Amino acid sequence: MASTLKNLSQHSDSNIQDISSKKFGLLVSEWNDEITESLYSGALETLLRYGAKRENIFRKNVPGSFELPLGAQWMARQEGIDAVICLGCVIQGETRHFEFICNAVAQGITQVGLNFDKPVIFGVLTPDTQQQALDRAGGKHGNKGDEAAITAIKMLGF
Ligand code: DLZ
Repeated sequence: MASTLKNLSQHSDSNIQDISSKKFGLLVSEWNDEITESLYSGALETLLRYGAKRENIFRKNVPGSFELPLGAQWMARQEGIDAVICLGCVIQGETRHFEFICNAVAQGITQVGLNFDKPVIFGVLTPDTQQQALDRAGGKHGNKGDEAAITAIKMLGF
């Protein structure tokens, strides 16, 4: 069935519950940091807007997106953490490096969520160009960090 929902920034309020006691791990890849810092700002603002406490939001950086799954595992392992949001940006280059990184990151992040039975959110952009990334990091297509935060909140209210 076709869906009109193409952008979680305009989401329904189903599964949105009180998150004031929830703890969030935000993992930020330093590669393409112009983009990932915007994703982080979007995610942070959204969590705060929905009632998360600033002291319950923990940020860690990793060097590149490839390191997100292991960083997520270390965060998810911490007892108090209820959800982990992984933020990265892998821009298509001339080699197949892109495919290897994207596949590994997507599979790794999926696996961490399943292993730890917690929401571990894939907030990783995989655009062809820098402009496409900018468009999705606070530009004309919204902010995917915001959407990643909404996804975490909705999964906690599942
Ligand atoms: C090496 C690399 C390349 C070429 N491109 C990106 C990218 O566009 N986005 C990203 O997050 N990381 C990139 N990296 C770095 C890898 O994710 C990783 O940090 C290194 O391969 C070291 O494991």
